Amino acid sequence: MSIQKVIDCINRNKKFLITSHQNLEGDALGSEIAFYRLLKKKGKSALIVNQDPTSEEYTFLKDTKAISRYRPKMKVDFDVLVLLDCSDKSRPGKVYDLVSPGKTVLNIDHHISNTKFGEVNWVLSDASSVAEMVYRLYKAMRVKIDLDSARALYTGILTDTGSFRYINTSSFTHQMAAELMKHKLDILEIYRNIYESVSYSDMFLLSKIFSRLEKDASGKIIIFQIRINFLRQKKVSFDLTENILNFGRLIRGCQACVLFREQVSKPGQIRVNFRSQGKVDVNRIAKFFGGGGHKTASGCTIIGSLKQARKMVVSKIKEQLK
Ligand SMILES: [Mn+2]
Repeated sequence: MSIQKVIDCINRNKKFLITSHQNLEGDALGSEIAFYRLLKKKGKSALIVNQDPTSEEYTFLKDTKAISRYRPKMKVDFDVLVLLDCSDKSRPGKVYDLVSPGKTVLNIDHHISNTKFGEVNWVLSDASSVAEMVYRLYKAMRVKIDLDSARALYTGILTDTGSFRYINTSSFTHQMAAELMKHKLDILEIYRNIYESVSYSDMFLLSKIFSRLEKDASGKIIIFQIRINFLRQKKVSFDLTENILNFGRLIRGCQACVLFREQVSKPGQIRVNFRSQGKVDVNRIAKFFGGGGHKTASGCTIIGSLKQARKMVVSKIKEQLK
């Protein structure tokens, strides 16, 4: 489906509810805010509701203050639910329960595993980020980009491309960054807010997780695990997954890096996040376990013990390394 269907959907409707996936990161929040600002500039009513809180490193984005947390039985009046950066309708968590008959679901995403669950679907699996897609919308709808929109869009591309390093970075991504920079964007400050603002106690927590670093016999699979007791008492204020996996992939010879995390809120479930250096298709692996994502970054949730999940996942990765 084309961008025109999205524009038609925006033009035809008045009230929009915007959301993104659980464990919000830069692309989720940046896209939400940029999309929210685009709708406001078009004279629409818009509201952002997320299941999870905004982690501290993103609160420098002005409109994060306008984001509401999901509450059971909350009343929200809307025509269209906009899902950004969600590969399927389970990703936003409970916010999806707000959909009732007669509402339109608008699905804007760049995950290759997207299930096209909406009435209107715009999925570009070769876009670096959803922020890049929202930028295309600004251009197509001739909406002026201001400094706050530029910061939100830049945050989305910066985080989803691993600061313009990953394979999803295209010449278009750089052109977009170049144009955003014309708004006197404070790129160093944005970078520092997101990547160089880990608190001492969070860093201490990270060091504990790193001290339990493991690899498989071949050395090609790097494994991290977080047990439920470890996190129960502690409050983590930054994107733990991203930070851990980014360190894991620094290891020479690493083909795949996996984080297993026992879920505090859902006992008996293991969240698994993957990063690949290109050879292993981690979207295929995540998909096998009911999740998805991209070829080099993905995630899934496995019901079972940590031990079972590790055994199944590692053997699946090994199949691809043969
Ligand atoms: Mn994304």
